[in-house]
Amino acid sequence: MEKNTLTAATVAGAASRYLRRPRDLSVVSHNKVAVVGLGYVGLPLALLCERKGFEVFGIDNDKQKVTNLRRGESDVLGDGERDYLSRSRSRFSTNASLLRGVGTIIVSVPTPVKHDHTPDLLPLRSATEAVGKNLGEGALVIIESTVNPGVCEEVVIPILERLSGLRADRDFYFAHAPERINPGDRRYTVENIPRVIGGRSKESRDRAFHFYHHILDADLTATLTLREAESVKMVENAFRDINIAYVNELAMSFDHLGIDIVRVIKAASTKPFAFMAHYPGCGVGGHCIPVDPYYLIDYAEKNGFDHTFLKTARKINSFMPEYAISRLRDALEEAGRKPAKVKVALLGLSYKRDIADMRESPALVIRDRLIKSGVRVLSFDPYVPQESSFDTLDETLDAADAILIATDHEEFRALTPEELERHGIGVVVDGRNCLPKEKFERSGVIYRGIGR
Ligand code: SAJ
Repeated sequence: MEKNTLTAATVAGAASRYLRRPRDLSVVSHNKVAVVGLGYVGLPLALLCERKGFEVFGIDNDKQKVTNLRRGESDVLGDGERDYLSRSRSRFSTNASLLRGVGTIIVSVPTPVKHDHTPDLLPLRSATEAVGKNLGEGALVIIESTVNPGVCEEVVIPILERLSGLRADRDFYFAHAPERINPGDRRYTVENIPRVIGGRSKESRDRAFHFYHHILDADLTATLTLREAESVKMVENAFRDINIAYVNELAMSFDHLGIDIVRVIKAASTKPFAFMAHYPGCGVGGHCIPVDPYYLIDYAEKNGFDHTFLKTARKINSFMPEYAISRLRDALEEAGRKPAKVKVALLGLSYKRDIADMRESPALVIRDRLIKSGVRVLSFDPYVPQESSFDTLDETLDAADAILIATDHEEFRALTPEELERHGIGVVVDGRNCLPKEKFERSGVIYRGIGR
C-alpha cells in the first residue's frame, strides 16, 4: 500500500489510539497555573501558587489592574503579600491566550447581582469563554467564584465544551471549590482556611484535591458533587444573613422595649453550646452576605420552591439603613433640631471595619437617602479618602452638628465624649453599636444605637 494513503482503516486506527491515549499524556504543563480574576480572591491565590513553585499566569480583563500589578501595586493585599507582589515573577496580563498549555486554571471572578437582585453571571460567562477558547487536553479547571447549585453543570461546563471541542472528564477535568476569603482577616488566610471541593467525577475531584493539598495548609473536604459544593457556600453565607437579620429584628423590638440587645447577646454568648453571637447594625454589606442568598432564592424559584425565610431575612437587613436614619430623626427631635437644619457627619463608607471595600455598603444607602431628604451630609472614611468631605476626622467633626457611625473603623471606636464636646456635637447615632453608650450619655450626648 502506497505510503500516506489515508484509508478508513488507518483513520479508525489513529482515532482509537487517540481516544485510548493514557489520561496523563496531556498537551498541558502541570507546573503551570493560571488564575482568571485577580481580585481579593484570585490575587492572593496566584501569589500563593507562585510561592509553592508553580509558574503562574494571572489573567484579568481590567487593563489598569494588570498595569498596577506589573508595577507591584495592589489595594487588595495585606502588607506581607504586597511585599511579595513587588518581587513576584507571575505574569499578569489581559491576554487570555496565555492560558494555552496551562495545566490548572482557576476562575475567581465576581458573581454579583443585578439591580433586581437576580444573578449576574456575565463576568463568569466571559471568563469561562476565555478559558474555553484556550483550554488544552488534560487541563484541570476549577471554579472558585460563588455560584448557586447548577451553574457549573448547566452554564460553565457547556461553554467550556462548546468552545474547546473537548469533553469534560474525557479530555479535561472540572471541579468547584468555593472561595472562603475573609477580607481583612489576618488569622484566616488563603493558605489555612479549610476548603470543600466538588468534582464532576471522582477523577476530577481527586485532581483538584491533589492541587489544593499541594498549595494549602488546611483541611480539605473533597467528597462532594459539584452541586453539593455549590450549595455549601450558599448555605454558609445565607446562614450568616439570616442570623444577622434575626438580631436586627430583635434590635428594633428591643428599642421599643428599652432593652440593650448588645448586653443581652453578650450574656447569651455565655452559653457554651447551641448559640452563635451575631450583632445588629445599620445594614449588611459586602459582595458575599447580601448577595449570595439571592442566587439560591432565584435558582430555587426557577425550580418551584419559594424561600420565604431567606427573602424575609434579606428584607429585614435591607431595611436597616432606613432604620438607622429613623434613629437619627428620633435623636434630632429629642435635641430639638430640624434634620434639614443640621450637618450630619456620616462616619464610615466601607461595608466592614478597617477595610476600604464599599461594595453593597449600607453606608452609601444611608448617605444617599439622607441627601435626598434634604439633610447636609459630611462623609468621612479614612479608608476611602476619595469619597470623604474632609481629609481628617477632626475637620469633619468640626463642621458637623451630629454624627452617624455607619462603619466601626478603629478611629471611630476610639472617639471620646470630650472630643465630641470640643466639636459641639450633641447627637450620636451609633450604627455599629461600637461606642460605650453610658459614657456618652453621662456626658450629655443624645445617643441612639441599634437595639440600645
Ligand atoms: N454584619 C452585621 N452583624 C454581624 C456580622 C456582620 O451586621 O454580626 C455586617 C457587617 O457589618 C457587614 C456585613 O454584615 O456589613 C458582612 O459582614 P461579614 O463579616 O460577613 O463580612 P464579609 O462579607 O467579608 O463576609 C466574609 C464571608 N466570607 C466568605 O464569603 C468567603 C463570610 O462567609 C464570613 O462569615 C465573614 O467574612 C466573616 O466571618 O467575617
